[in-house]
Amino acid sequence: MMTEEEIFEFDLNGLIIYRDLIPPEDISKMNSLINADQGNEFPQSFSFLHLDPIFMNLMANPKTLDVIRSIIGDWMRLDHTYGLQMKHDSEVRENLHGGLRADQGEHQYQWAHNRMWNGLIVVMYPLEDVKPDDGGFISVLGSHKSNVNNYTPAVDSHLVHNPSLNAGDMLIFTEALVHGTRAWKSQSKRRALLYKYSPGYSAWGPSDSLSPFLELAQNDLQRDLLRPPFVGNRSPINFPEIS
Ligand SMILES: O=C(O)CCC(=O)C(=O)O
Repeated sequence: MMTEEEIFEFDLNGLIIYRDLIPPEDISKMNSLINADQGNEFPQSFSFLHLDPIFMNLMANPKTLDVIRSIIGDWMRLDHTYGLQMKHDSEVRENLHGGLRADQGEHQYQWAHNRMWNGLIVVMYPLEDVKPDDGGFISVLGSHKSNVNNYTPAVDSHLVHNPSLNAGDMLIFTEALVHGTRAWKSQSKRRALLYKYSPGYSAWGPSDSLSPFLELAQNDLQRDLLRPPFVGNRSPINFPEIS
């Protein structure tokens, strides 16, 4: 579970970064698998979960699940995944979106009964470093608690934060945070994997969209995370020990 200090940070900012979560050899393997799959193509958005069990294992990474247990609770599910990549000459629609109670109210951030209640949560794993002002992921820190929902700052506003990340780090944010994308300025490429989790009762994506991946699941934990949303008789996740 998150420490009090980590909960304070997530509550304050709407995001938190954990450093050095994925070993370098796994980062290299994932990059090689994606490179082999894409060949000479360079899609800005791509699917990867089907490529190798390493990606399904990352979905069920014990440390990740332990952290987002504090954010989503015991009945979490995977909602959807995709990868993002950008080059300095990629055409990017710079934007900020999301925000408290956006998307039919699904993007929630609330405290009750001495804990937080969240909707869709993004776990982003950069597979390439992000240096200061490279662009890519941006957000307005604290905006998940904003009381003014008809105003969104410009993407170049001083309120916009562009976190630096190393391959192997893990960035977690709530979709209730106003967030989006800035053009990529670095000569190196951007590449990140996004795993989005929901409470067991809700779905952002089509509720059956994960069924094609069920046959790739290697254990009960992975199968449980791939369950469609429902409430009645749903068992909580059987959280693995953290080594
Ligand atoms: O990382 C990005 O460029 C944007 C991600 C995003 O908008 C999202 O996860 O909803």
